[in-house]
Amino acid sequence: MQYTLPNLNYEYNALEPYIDEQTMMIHHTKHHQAYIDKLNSVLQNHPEIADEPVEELLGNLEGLDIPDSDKTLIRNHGGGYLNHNLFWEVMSPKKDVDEQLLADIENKFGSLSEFKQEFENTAVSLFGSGWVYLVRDNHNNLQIISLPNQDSPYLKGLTPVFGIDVWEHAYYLKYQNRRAEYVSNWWNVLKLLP
Ligand code: MN3
Repeated sequence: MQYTLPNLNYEYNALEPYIDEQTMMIHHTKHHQAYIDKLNSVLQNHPEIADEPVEELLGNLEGLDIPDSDKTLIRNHGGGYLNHNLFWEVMSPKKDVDEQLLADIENKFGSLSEFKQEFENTAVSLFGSGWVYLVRDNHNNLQIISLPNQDSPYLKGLTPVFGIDVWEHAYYLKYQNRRAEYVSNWWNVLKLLP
C-alpha cells in the first residue's frame, strides 16, 4: 500500500480571505506530502502491516511487533497523514451543516457559541504545535481535546469529528503570531457548523 496525496475538493484560493492561497498550497503539497512520503517509507520496511488501515495501526501502536523508533515514525507520519486528510475534508468555501452534530453540540455544551468559545480557548492555550479536536468516545459522547505534534485521536481510541491544525505552518504567513485570530476565523471555513 502506497499512500498518496488526496485531491482537495476546492481550489487553493477558495478559503480566502480566512486561509490564504499560498498557505494552502504549501501546506498541502509540501507538509502533507512529506508526512505521506515518510509514512510510506516506514511501512515499506514492514510489509506485514502495510495494508492495515492507518487508524488501526495507531489504535494498536504498542501492540505492533516493530521497533520503537518505527512506532514513533508511524505515530508522527501516520498521524500527520490522517490529521490532514480530515482537515481538508471538513473545510469548504460553502457550508454543509451537519444538523445532528449541531444538535449534539448544543446538548453537550449548552449552545454553539459556548462550544466555540471552549474550542477556541483550547486552541489558543495549546503550547507549541498540535491539533485541537472535537471527538466522539466509544459511547458516542462529544469531547474537545488537544493533542501535541501530529498525534491522532485514534491513538486514544477516540474518533475525530473535526480538528484544527494549530501548527504555525497552518497560519503563520497570514496571521503571524495571531493564533487566536486564525482560530476564530476558521469557523468561516468549517463546513459542518453554521
Ligand atoms: Mn499541518
